[in-house]
Amino acid sequence: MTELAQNFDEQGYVVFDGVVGKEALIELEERVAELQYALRIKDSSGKALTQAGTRNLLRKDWVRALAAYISGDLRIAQFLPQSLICLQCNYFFKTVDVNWHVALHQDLSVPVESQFASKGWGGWSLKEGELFVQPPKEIIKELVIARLHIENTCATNGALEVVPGSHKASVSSTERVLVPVEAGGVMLMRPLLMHGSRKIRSGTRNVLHFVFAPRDLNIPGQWPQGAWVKNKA
Ligand SMILES: O=C(O)CCC(=O)C(=O)O
Repeated sequence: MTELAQNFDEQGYVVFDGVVGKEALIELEERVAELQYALRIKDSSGKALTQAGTRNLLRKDWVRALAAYISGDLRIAQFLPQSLICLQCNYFFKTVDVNWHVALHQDLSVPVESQFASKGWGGWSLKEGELFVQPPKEIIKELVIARLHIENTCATNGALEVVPGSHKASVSSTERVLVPVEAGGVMLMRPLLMHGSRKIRSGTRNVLHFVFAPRDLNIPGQWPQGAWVKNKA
């Protein structure tokens, strides 16, 4: 096992710089600006509000292309299953005006196509019209999250804080570590890693958060039809 692989295994996360280059980032900034515009909603008094993100971006071709691009980066590919499916892409943004604190938590839900009854699967919910369920931990342990950062992210603009090793049940420490990521960089993490983020004090923070799984993972139901599947003809 390489040192990096050992880190990922033990700490539950690893960061790669320069996954998306400068020119592609400029294009992404434009895409993200469009998303922000699309997410603008009005409250009952007509005042513009902005949601803190959305969870179903895989409907967009450019997002599917990005899932392919990120998972094709050889540094990242070594941490992903060969037979790959991307279940979900979330967009999370923070600005000084649209600001939110995320308490430490684990990501326990996955999207599925339709409801089923199976031991160990529960906590059904609908998010933005899509069905989510909490699978047994053995399933969640197989998933990998890739978080692509559009701008440099540090302590003042909402970098994630994690509890290293907390994806493994045996961890005793609760000490948080800040995970800064450069623009165009990707943080890979296990969904069971305890993570959260603070409100930002300056600037903005835009993150595209992809959830990858092994395509051949044996689940009692079906992954969402809109999932991205690697090498699908
Ligand atoms: O992007 C963040 O700061 C945390 C978002 C997150 O992990 C979540 O909503 O599950």
